[in-house]
Amino acid sequence: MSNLTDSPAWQALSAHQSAIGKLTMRGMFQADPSRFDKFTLQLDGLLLDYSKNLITEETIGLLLNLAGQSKLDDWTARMFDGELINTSEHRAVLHTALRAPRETAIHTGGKDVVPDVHRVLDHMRRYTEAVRNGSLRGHTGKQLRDVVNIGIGGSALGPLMVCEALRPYGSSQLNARFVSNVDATDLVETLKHLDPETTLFIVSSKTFTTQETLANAHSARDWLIKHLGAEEAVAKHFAAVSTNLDATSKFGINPDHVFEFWDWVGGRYSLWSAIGLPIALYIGMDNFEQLLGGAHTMDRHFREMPPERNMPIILGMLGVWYANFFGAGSHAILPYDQYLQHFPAYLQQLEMESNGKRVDRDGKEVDYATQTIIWGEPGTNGQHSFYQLIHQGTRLVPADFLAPINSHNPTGEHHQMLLSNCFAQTEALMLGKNGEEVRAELSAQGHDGAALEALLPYKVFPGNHPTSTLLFDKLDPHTLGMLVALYEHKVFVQGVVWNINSFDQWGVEFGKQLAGKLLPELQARQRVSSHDASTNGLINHYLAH
Ligand code: G6Q
Repeated sequence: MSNLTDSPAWQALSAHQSAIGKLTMRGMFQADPSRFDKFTLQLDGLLLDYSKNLITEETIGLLLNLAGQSKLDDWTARMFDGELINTSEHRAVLHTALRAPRETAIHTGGKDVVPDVHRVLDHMRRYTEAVRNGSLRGHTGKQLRDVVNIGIGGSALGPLMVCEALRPYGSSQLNARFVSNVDATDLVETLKHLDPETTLFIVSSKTFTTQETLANAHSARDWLIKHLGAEEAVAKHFAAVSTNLDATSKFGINPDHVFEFWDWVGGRYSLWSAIGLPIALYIGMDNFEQLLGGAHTMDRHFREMPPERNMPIILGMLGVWYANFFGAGSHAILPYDQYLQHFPAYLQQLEMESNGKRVDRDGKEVDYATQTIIWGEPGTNGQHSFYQLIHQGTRLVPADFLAPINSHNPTGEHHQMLLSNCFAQTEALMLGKNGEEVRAELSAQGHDGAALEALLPYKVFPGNHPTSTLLFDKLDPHTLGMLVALYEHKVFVQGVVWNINSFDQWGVEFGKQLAGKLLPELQARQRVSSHDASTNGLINHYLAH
C-alpha cells in the first residue's frame, strides 16, 4: 500500500463508498429538497450544479479532507508563487502569470515575469492591430485575410478550440485556419483554397524542433515563394511564436514578427501566451484580454475561496471520487453548444497529458488509478450515438454537461429545444426508469402478459449516473476564459491528490524521439531485418508496394 491509499482520509472514503453504494440519487433528491441549493456554486454568471452526483455532505467533507491531507493549499501557493514544481523538468508552472494584471509582481528564478508578459502582450496588440487594419500588408500590398497557424498539440489545440468557440467575436475580414498533421493532406487541403498574396502563416512551436511543425512550415514557405516568386515575401507572410529565438531566426522569420514565451509555460497551458496570437488576430486584442480576464477571475476564485465553495476543487475531487472509489475509467465532456465542438478534444490533451502518469513525485509506481479517459461530443449529436452506453452500458461514465442560457444564434425554438435536451438527459441519467415504471408505460401502450415481461428488462434504465452541469449566460471571451481555467485548476487539484507531476509529458517526448527514427530506413528503400517481425514486415510490405 502506498502512503496515499493507506492514509486515514483515503481509508475513510473507501468505507464511506461502501455505505453510499446503498443510496440512490433518486432517493437523496426525494429526501432533501434543498439538495440543489446545497450543491451549487456560482461565479460571475457561471453556475456549477453538482447535486446530481453520488454524494452527501459527508462525502464532500471526506473528499475535502483528502485534499487537505494532500496539502493542496501549499501546492497551490507554490504554483502561483513560481516555485519549480515541475520537478522532472526543473521548471516553474506559471500559466497563471500570463493572465495576471500589469501591476502584479510574480517572481521565478529571482525575476519578475509580469513585465515580460505584458511586453509581449503589447507587441501582440501592435502586430494584430496592424494586420487587422491593413497597415501591415502582404508582399504584393494586399491585405492579409487568412491566418494559417502551423503548430501541433499544445501549440494548436487551444487556439483552435478558442477560435471556434468565439466565432461570434471573429473578424469578418479574416479567417483562422489550423494545420497540424505531418500528413501533407492537412496542409495541401488548407492551402488549396488560399491566395498566397493574402495568407499569413504563424509558425507556433515552443521548442521550434517539432518534426510536424517544421515540415509544414518549410512546405508552406516553398508554396509561398513558388507563388509569389520572391524569397523576401517570407518576411511579410510569416510570424513565429516560440521560446527558441535562435531557431526562429535561422528559419528566416523577421524578428519583429517573432513572439516570445517562456519555459514556465507548458504547451497545453499556453493559449494565454503568444501561442494565442491566432486568437488575438481573429477576435482582436480587446477580446483576447477579456479571455485572459476570465481566466484571472477563476485564478483568484481558486486561490481565495474556501475548498467547499471552490469550483476547481469540487470538480477535481468529484473526479477523484469516481476514478478511485468507483473504478470509473472515463469521463465524458458534453457541451450543449456547437461553438464548443473542440472543447472535449482540448480537454483530452489538458487532462490526459497532464495526469496520465503512473509514477508519483517520489519516482514510485502508484497503486491507485490516476487520470481517466476524457471523451465527448457536443449535444444533442452525442445523444444519437454513444449516450446509449452511458444510460444502459456496464460502465460508470460520469459526465459534465455545459450549456449557455442565451444563444448567439436565437432562431425559433432551437435554443429551448437544445436546453430541454440537456436538462432532460441529466435528469434521466440520475433517475433512470425502474421496472415498475417500465411496466406501467408498456401496459399503457397496450402490451401485456409474457410479451410485456419479455420486453421489460431492455427498457429498464438503472439511473444513478452522476453528472455535473455548468450553465453560463453566453459563451463570451470572459466566460470561456473562466471555463478553461476552471479545468486547468481541476487538473492541478487531481495531480496534487495523486501526488504526480501534472506538468511534464515524457510520453509525448518519447513520440518525438521516435518520429525520425525509421525515416532513414524508408528513404533508403532497402529491405530491413533489424526490428521485430511485425515492424520488419510492415516496413518491407510498404517498400515492396
Ligand atoms: C503540450 C505538449 C505537446 C506540445 C507539442 C508541440 O503540453 O508538450 O502537445 O505542445 O508537442 O510542441 P512544440 O510547441 O514544441 O512544437
